[in-house]
Amino acid sequence: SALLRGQMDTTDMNLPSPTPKSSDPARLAADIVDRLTYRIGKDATVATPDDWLTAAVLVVRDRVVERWMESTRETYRREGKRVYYLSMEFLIGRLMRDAVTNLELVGEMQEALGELGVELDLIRELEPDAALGNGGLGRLAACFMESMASVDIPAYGYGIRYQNGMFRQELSDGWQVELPETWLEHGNPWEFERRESRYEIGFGGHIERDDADNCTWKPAERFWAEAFDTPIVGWKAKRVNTLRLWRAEPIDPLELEAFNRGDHMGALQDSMKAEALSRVLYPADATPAGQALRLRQEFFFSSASLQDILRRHMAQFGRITSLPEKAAIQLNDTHPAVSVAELMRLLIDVHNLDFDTAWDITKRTIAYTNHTLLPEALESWPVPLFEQLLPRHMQLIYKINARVLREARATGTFDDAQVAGMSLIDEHGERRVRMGNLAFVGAHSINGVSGLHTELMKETVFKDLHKLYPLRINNKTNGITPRRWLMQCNPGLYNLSREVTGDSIMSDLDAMKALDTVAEDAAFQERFAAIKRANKDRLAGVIEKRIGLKVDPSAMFDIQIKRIHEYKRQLMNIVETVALYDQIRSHPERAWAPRVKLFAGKAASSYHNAKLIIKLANDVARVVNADPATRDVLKVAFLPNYNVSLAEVMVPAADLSEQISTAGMEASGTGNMKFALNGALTIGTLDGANVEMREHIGAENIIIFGLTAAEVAEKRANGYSPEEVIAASPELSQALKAIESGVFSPEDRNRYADLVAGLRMSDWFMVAADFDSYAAAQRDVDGIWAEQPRWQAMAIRNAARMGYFSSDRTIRQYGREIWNVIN
Ligand code: B1N
Repeated sequence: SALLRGQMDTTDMNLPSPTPKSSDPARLAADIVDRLTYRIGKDATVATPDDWLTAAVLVVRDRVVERWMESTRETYRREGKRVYYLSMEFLIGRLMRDAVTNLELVGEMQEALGELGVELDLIRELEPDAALGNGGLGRLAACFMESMASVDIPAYGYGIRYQNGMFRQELSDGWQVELPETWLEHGNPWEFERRESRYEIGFGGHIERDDADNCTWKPAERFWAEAFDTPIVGWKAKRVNTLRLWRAEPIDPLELEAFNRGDHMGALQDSMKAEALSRVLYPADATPAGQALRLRQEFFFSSASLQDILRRHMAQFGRITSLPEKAAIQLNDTHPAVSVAELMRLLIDVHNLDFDTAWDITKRTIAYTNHTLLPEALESWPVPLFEQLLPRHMQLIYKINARVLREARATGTFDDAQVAGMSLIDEHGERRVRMGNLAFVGAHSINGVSGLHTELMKETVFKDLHKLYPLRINNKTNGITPRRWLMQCNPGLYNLSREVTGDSIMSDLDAMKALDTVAEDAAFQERFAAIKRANKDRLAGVIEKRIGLKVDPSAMFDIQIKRIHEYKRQLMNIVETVALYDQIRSHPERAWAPRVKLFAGKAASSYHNAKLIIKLANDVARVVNADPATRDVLKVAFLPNYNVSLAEVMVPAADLSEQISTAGMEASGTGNMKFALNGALTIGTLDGANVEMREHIGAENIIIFGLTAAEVAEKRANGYSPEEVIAASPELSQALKAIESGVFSPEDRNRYADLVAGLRMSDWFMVAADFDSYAAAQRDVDGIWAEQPRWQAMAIRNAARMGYFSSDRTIRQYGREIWNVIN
């Protein structure tokens, strides 16, 4: 019935399929002109490149839509289980090339646009980079969306449609300046606005209890969450899934009562409050934002998503208790952890289940991925704030807590301090709700993102909860999608590889293994190197265009690109660069391996040291690049506004990948995987997924240095004196003295005094402790570079052996071991 249809997704209906659109170039060209005329209202003679892009996207989108509806219908028909990936962040980047390659229409689209006098490569550069994420966590969610479609898992991504994503970074005299990113400026032709799919989201207010003790939450503030859907195309368009992002809307756009009183601004209050909810992404990576607006955002998208999930479930299955068999909800870190309480509220207060049944369903439906152990990154909210915004959820959390602590005490194995550590409420000082513990107890699976990280999770943050529920923690080592991170960003290497591996590598990255057989082949090495060289030429062009610096593409491109964070140790890289600069000046007669040291990355707006590290990189670059004594062997550059699109140019052009975090601190890393797959050698610590990369690539093909996680922990526990270490290292002493005395900041000699003093006094991130080992490893790298055939063989073996790190493998493991949706 029409009434029922209103309850279902339009695509859930069992209607005959439309005739598929043909995709021969002539038809595509005709369709592009059609969209230009009827959707944009322009004639080919006046169309701007942006208009052509929009028209082309609309045509590609049409081809996607057919597969999309078919995928949705098929899941509906099969009564299959769906995966729901809840994430505050989806760092998608551009979608044009992704969709066109996965539809296998690259040639056809090029031809079609060519007929119209338009170059595909030119217009796709105009597509804004959808930066609805900070870094690795958000990019992982985007790779997972693509992989879930590629391995044919019915899945929805749920998040927030931020009006302003990750800020645009500019450099002003070497300092980071943040500017708002306006990715929606020219509209977003990929998305479908679903005015009919909206849910009420409440905040504050009070709880009403009836005679039967049933509770109803009466929020004081209410908003709409409105859905925007973007289709995500899998490899060869096997399946198309939905990324559903929520925008907040006022329920009362203009409060008439206030308006009529003459309070015209007051009448807009609701609108402004709604607008704030989905306005901007918090640009904090691995640091909690801490503000009330962040908690409101978290609840906003969690509640909308859960209401949508339950609505879809009830419309199809009609029985709430079958939820765990039909829905798997994955929480991407603790950002959606309030979902545990919201699902309990919906099950108890709306679907009238008793607490025990609701708790059982919640745990069997929800799973949680932890992405960091950094203590400062573990989310917790002050109890008074939580109670005021979400009073009913606070009540439920107390009830859940009582139950968990009862279970803990019943084992008789935990002392009071341990029980206090497992509590959902941190009682030290100001009482706070611990979101990590809430996610843990409300989930049947808690996974880490690399082998090392998962083991550390068991030993540190979740030690006692792991003892209480020993079957819950499991590992799912991260991965990357080979479509975007090999085929699309490095077509040269992709095509060369296929000559050896055959055509299956995009659905089976393990098949890259065949490259091992040609690693020592001189002719193959030459072609492999020529592709790298072409990628470096292209990057050299980008560098010159962006910052006006000429670099020699025959030099080693040594690249560190990621968020700027002290634990990632860009500072160690810069200090080593200074030491190298010093060495080259002292020994100009030696045969130095020519290097271009490249940096890019954003710093959280309030992270003082991270911003200072950006300035230092730029100060060092200015001095080094101007020095005729080192001009032929060393160049340093910091490229502004690092984003997915810039990564797609930098990754294929790298010779050396810097993965040098303090061991035990980088949960996984995924940039490390992108570089190795594209034939860069890694210099890195035994941290995160580097550990597993070494196992797969072979210890002889990766340059590992520095303290292990256990050694770092031991040093921190037993007192570590950086001053002694610095005194024992002439190279490090020299470099630090130069930096702190103002050699690179003559106009402000004290600029780096505090930064260096931090290294001398405490050095939490072990820069000094690892420095000599790092510098020695860099000289080993120079030695390998000098033997080009050896370097090329190692690089080829890196690309050959990265199959395990395909996100298809990761997703299949989630599908089998957590979601129970395959095999
Ligand atoms: O998640 C990535 C990992 O590869 C990285 O090692 C890890 O650092 C990253 C709060 C985070 N952990 N935590 C965050 C992001 C935003 C935020 O507001 C924390 N990001 C990571 C994928 O597993």
